[in-house]
Amino acid sequence: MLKKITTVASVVLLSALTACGSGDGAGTGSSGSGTITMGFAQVGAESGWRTANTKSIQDEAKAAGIELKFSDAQQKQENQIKAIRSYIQQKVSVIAFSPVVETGWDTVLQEAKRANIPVILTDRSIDSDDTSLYKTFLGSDFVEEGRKAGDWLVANASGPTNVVELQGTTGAAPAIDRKKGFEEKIASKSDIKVVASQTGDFTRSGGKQVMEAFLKSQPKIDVVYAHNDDMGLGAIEAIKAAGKVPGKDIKIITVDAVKDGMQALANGEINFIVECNPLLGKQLMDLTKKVVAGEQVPERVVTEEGTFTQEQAKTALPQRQY
Ligand code: GZL
Ligand code: ZN
Repeated sequence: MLKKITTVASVVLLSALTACGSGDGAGTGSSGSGTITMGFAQVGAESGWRTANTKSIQDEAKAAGIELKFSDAQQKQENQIKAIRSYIQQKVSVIAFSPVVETGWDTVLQEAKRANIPVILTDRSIDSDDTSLYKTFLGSDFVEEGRKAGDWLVANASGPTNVVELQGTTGAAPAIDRKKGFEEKIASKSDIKVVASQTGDFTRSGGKQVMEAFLKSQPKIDVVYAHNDDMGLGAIEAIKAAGKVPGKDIKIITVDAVKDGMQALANGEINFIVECNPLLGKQLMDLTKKVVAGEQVPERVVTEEGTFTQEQAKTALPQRQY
């Protein structure tokens, strides 16, 4: 079956239709007999993005009257699987999580299915071809984010350009897809080359360590493409320690647009940021109420997000929520 790609706007329209379509519109869940309980298995606390994402989920669960059980897996898949199993034992109304990597979920999700507990994927997706294992996937289009980064470089590079890439967590959807989208776009300019690419695991320390190694091993680095702001900020520390000027001697492109990244962009140390919206909490709770009430939800909800230049960062910074 064709996967329906739905933006936020049409989800709102759809839910309006289904709500009035479902007659009493009350359904069960929070407005019905009992309170909805959600078991959420979070990736970890590896980046500014993750912190903002966690806060959004916790705040919006409270606002929606949904009882939240929350776990931090320290970026380990076995911890997420353990958390999901414990939520199944506790017979929660719904399980939601952001899969740290794309593969290895079928067994535990089949256990949730057998226990009749609906699953919602947020932020990152899984590569299982059994789409009956989850009700919907709410999150960004990471390939598109990579394309936006590549487009900017193609438009702003002149002459032979050596790129070093700081990849996200190995096997994670954002790492795989941001790499794919970026490469698709820079392929149009043969003198832009990715001369080195390695994972910094989405952390500042990871980005700094890998950038230190690149600065030693690469004779000429013109651009850093970091799959998130945190690794870009780590790279800035390494570039400065090597006596070079970030944003000038070495241009930097990152993804996320969290406050620290936007500050570095406004300061001229980063050159371009592709936004990845972490504020998924409200949409997650709305989708959860529909799923628990047995209403139809789109299989895919793509979050809205943009890009920022240095000038745009200066104006946007004051009202950034995260
Ligand atoms: C993207 C998210 C990524 C962020 C990183 O949606 O999964 O994980 O880009 C975070 O900052 O660690
Ligand atoms: Zn994939």
